[in-house]
Amino acid sequence: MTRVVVTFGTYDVFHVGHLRLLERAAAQGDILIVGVSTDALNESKKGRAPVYSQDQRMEIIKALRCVDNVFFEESLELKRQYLKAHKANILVMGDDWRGKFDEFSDMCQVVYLERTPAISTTQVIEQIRT
Ligand code: C2G
Repeated sequence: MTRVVVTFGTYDVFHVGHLRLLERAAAQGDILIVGVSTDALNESKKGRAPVYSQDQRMEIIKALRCVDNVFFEESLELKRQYLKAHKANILVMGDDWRGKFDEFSDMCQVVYLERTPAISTTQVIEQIRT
């Protein structure tokens, strides 16, 4: 049976931390489907617009060898619907979300993977700015 992995993220100013997370997510199953946060969701979540638009962020994610399919994540409240629609067997999230998605373990396996230390979009933006 094909094991479908689903993960979510903004992936703004794409960096190696994002790549490693996606590669490790893909290795958990056979197919990796990525929910890319919309600009509107990001603004409401982080209080600022992403540097790259949702279309560009999605284009980058879709082009990765480890990614099979993409969709837009429009709301944090719709996780269950997204997981169902994409027939997820495994939900993968970075461990900054540890425990936050355990409620979905009734419908799929929930796995939190360690983040890559010392790199983040915020840090890249700050480094360029200074
Ligand atoms: N990540 C990582 N290592 C880093 C930075 C990020 O492993 N140094 C991972 C995050 O844990 C996440 C993914 O890369 O799994 C995407 O990171 P973000 O774009 O910051 O995603 P986030 O804002 O956490 O969006 O529905 C939940 C959200 O959409 C998740």
